[in-house]
Parts: sequence; C-alpha cells; structure tokens
Amino acid sequence: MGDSAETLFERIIGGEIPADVVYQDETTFAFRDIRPQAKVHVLVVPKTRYRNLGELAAADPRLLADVARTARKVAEIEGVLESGYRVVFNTDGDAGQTVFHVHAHVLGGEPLGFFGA
Ligand code: D5M
Repeated sequence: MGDSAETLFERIIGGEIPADVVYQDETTFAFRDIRPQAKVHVLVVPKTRYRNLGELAAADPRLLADVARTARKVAEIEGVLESGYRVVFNTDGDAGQTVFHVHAHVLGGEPLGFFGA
C-alpha cells in the first residue's frame, strides 16, 4: 500500500510535532484540530495506524471501539455531552481526507449545519 512513511499524526503522537492534547490513554490519542470547523473540534486517533475507518474496523474492531469511547470522553471533557456533538470519519477523495491515519473529528459546542444545509 506504500504506507510505510510516518504520517503527520504518528509524529504528533510521538511528540515530535506539538499539539494541544485533550486526552490520551493506552490505545488512543486526542488533540485539537488546527483548523477548527466548530467551537469544539478535536481529532481522535488510534495510536496504531490504519488508513481509514473501514480498514480499522476490519483489522481491529476493539480498537475502533476504543476510538468511539475516546470520542465520548472528549465530548465529556469539552462539556458537550448534554448539548450534543458529531463524530465524522472522512474517507478518501470526495470526503476530503488529507491525513491517511484514521481519525474521528469530534465537533460541537454550537449548532452544527448538516453538510451545507
Ligand atoms: O482531516 C485532517 C485534519 O487534520 C484537518 O482538519 C486539519 C488537521 N490538521 C492538520 N495538521 C494538523 C496539526 N499539525 N495539528 C492538528 N490538526 C492538524 P481530514 O479528515 O484528513 O481532512
């Protein structure tokens, strides 16, 4: 797959590139998106790299569950559990995926439009 080169997010997880870390545990890492699309915009990544949601789900469903649990934890930390939040996984071209290390966007803190609506 030509995926051997370290991705930006592996360098963030490794501490090589600074990030505003919101939460981390044994298997997942959460940090603020540098181009926030909402008042709360945090990225959740598994520490082990898979290219996208489908590959993660197929290879390691328990790790996908960890990512989902961390997304909820981030919502709790950011104070949006009650007001609501959105979790988005972009996959490839039309979705605008730019970093090929699967990541959940956790968005909230204000009413969110729905895909341009
Ligand atoms: O989302 C990739 C996201 O990664 C995009 O919203 C910007 C964000 N990004 C890019 N570089 C950084 C750094 N250095 N820190 C924090 N966030 C970053 P995608 O779904 O692939 O389009």
